[in-house]
Amino acid sequence: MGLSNSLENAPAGTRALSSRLSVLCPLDHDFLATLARDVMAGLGDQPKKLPPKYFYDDLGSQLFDRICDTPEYYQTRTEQALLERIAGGLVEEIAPTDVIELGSGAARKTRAVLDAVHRSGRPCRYVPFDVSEGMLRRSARQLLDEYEWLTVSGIVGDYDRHLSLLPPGNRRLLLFLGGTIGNSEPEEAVRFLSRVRANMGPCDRLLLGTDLVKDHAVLNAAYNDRAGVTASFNKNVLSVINGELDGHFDLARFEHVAFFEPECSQIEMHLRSTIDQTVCVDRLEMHVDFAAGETMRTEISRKFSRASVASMLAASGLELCHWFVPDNDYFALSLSKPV
Ligand code: AVJ
Repeated sequence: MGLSNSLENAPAGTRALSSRLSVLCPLDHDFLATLARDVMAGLGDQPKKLPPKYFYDDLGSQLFDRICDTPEYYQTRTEQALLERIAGGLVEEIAPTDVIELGSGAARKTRAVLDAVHRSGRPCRYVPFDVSEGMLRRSARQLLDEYEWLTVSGIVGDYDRHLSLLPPGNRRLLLFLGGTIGNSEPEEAVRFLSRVRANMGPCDRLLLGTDLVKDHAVLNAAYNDRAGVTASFNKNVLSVINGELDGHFDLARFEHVAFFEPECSQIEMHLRSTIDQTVCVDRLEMHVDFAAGETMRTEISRKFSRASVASMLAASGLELCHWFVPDNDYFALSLSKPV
C-alpha cells in the first residue's frame, strides 16, 4: 500500500497545498486481479452481466460527470440543491471532525457541506474515498485551493474491501451520495451498509442519497439522454475491459439499452450485441459468444421510497433520524445513526 504524500516534484509555491494532501492507494495491488475475476464470472454467466464499478476509470468518471449536466439527469442537481438547503443544519447538529465521502467522484456536492463547515468556523478534514485516482486527486487539489483551512486524506479504494482504512473518529459525517447505493442488489446493499455501520461510533452519522420512484417517463429519460452521454458511459465499460484485459470488444457492435423495471423498482442498463459475434479477452484466455440481440446487464439503479430506505437502514443496524426531500419528491437524503 503506497502512501504518496506528493511533496517531491511540487513546484515552489504549492508546498503548502501538497502538505495538506495525502492519498492512500490500496487499490493498486489487486485491482487487476479483481477485475479479471469479476469479468470472467460475469461474462461466463447466463444472462451475462458486468459489475457497474468498472465504469469508473478516468474517462468513465468524466463521462459520468457529463451525465450530471444533461437536462434529463435530474438526480445530481436535485440532490445538490437539497444538500445546500440542509447542510448548515447538519453541520450545526453534528459538528463533524471529518467529512468522509464514499464514492466522491468530482466532489461536486461536497462543496455544499464544506461551505457549511467553513461558516461554522470549526476545523475539519475531508476524506474522499473513490476508485478513480485521477478524479480523486484533481478534485482534492481543487478543494484545497478553494478552502485554505482544509486538509484532505484521500483513499483510492474499493468500498467492498477497504473501508477499514477510514481514519478513526467519533463525530464523523459519512456521505454516500448520488444514489449509488441503488447500484447494489438489496442483500448486497445491506451487507455494505452493515460494514459502514460496523465502522461507525455512536456519534458518527451517515447521510445517504437515494433516488425515489417517480413517473416512469422521467426515470427512463434520465438514462437515455438525447446527447448520448449515458450510452458512451455504458459502452466505456467495454473499453475498460479492452484496455486492462486485452479484450477485443468493438464498441460499434453494441448498443445502449436502459429501462425502468417496476417489478424490482430499478433502472436496468444493458449493452445489446447488434450481431452474432465472438469476442476474445486475451488476458482471460476467454472467447465470449454473443447472439444478435443478446443483452448483457451492466447496471441496476434501484429507486426507493421512504419505507424501503428505512427498512434497508434498519436491516443494516442503522436508524433513520431525518428524511429530507425536495418539493417534487424526486430524490431523498436520509440521515441515520447506529442503533
Ligand atoms: C452514480 C450510480 C448514481 O445509478 O444513476 C448514471 C450512475 N448510470 N447514468 C445512477 C449512472 C447511468 C448513477 N450513479
